[in-house]
Amino acid sequence: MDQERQSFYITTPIYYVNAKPHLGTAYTTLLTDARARFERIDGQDVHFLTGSDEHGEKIAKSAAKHDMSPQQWTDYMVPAFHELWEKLNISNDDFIRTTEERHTKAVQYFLEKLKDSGYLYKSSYDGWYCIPEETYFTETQVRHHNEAEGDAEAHKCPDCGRDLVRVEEDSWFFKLSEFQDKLLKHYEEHPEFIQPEIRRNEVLSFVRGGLNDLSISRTSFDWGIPLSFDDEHVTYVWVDALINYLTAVGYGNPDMQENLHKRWPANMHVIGKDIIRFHCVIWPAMLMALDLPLPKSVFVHGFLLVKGEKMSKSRGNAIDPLDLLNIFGVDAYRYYFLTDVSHGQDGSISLERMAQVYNADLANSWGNLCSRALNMSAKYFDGKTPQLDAEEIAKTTVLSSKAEKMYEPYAEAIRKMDFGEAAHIVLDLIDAANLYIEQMAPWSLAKSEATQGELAFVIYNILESIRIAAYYYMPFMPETSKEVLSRLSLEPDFSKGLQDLTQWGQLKQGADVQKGEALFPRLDVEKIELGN
Ligand code: ME8
Repeated sequence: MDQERQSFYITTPIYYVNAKPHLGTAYTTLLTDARARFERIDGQDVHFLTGSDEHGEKIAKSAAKHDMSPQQWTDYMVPAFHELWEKLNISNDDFIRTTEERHTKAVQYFLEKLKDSGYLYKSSYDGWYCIPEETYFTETQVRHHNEAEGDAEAHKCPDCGRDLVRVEEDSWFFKLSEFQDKLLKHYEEHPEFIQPEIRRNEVLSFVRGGLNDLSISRTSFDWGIPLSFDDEHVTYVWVDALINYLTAVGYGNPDMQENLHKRWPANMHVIGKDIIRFHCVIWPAMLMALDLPLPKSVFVHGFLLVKGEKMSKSRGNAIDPLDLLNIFGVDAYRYYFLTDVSHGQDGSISLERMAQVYNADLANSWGNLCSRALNMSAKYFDGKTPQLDAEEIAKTTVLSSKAEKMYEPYAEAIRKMDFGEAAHIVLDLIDAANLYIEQMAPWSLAKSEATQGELAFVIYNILESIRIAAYYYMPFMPETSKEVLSRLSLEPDFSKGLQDLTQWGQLKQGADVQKGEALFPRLDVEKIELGN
């Protein structure tokens, strides 16, 4: 297995630190974590990156509002991200901050190369800018949007609806307009580059409409990375931010060339639908300009909605992830968001639904199966797992034949980032095991000496199904899976790959069984309240 380990480099967006992390940023990070965890247990050499986006006008303004320097402000905000990622059991290998020296160096190096390539020119920008989105808009884009909204005189952001500002300043431009054909060709030749399909179509039609050159430097404020060849200019925050994916694996650092070669191109950038143009148009064009390989894929998810509406403080529907973690615990939080939000689409979330999923899938199905099986094993086999001979283990049952068919569809669903589908496959085994208990009625078999062999067979099959489900649930609920395996005296062994780990017949025999506490005690939906 070890020789086949391949690099799997996966990233989240780097989040703006002008506000605390919220359900949305947590969702992207969770999706990325679950994929990283799957690849790790499947034997790949994973590098998982997240981080913080700390430059730009928006951060400078929110720092000023708090009477702090931008650096003080970002230093103050970043720990909230570390704290939430720790509580959500996020397994990132690195956390990049764009104010770090390694990043300044990489950005300056990248832009020098871009200038040498002939794709930069100096001019001046005169147009509209959305500070909250850190995005430029042309006169025509703004007019079309505001006419469509019924107020031709207005200057609202076509993306977020907030007021735009007029920007007139000297700027360096990137010749993005020259990349239209090359980009279209790439999308054509690599249909997997933008996932899912609906987002790919969105990008295709945007690029077919033509591309404008992009202003990549600002001169009207200074909170950014200075251009090494023109120090009146700081780098446009989006250009600075995108380069983080290269910085973190050693771009521009002579001591890290081997690592860069091993890790780049990234296997997947995971992002929300709001930043698709930056990742699927601007970023690949920047890389093409320097003849660098493009990331293999960008997975774009939809937005979380609360009761059908966008979450926001002003609507009063913002839910603090920490409150949910307090009520449900980390694994149930992870399970709900990974499985109940439709794949790639906007998804409505609610406390009621979260409690419903918790009770149905975790308390009644998975938790219940574990506690029944562990209790019976402890009770009927003197605190041990039953012992069977090889011939009996190899006998086909409804459970073993289900378990043997799980890996392919499960892995395929996860590679598509469809965690709902993957979890459904695991739940199917769990439901079958619960049904098997009812049908086999081990409590009746236990009553007679003559059926002891059959009892051992039945309990073995149930425990083996639990062992296998625990491995498959690991990307979703790592702590619970570890706990379940340890109650069966098993230590997760990641050197073999998931398919080998989940082959039928590897339960440790005659090993100690711990009954333990209920994994997911039932919640009384009526009594759940948010902390604020
Ligand atoms: O855009 N539902 O940072 P950001 C789901 N710094 N996901 C959501 C969401 C919601 N309601 N709201 C936000 C930036 N997100 C840049 C990125 S990358 C080189 C630079 C998630 O803090 C989603 O992943 O505004 C979205 O793309 C991201 O947060 C935006 O985070």
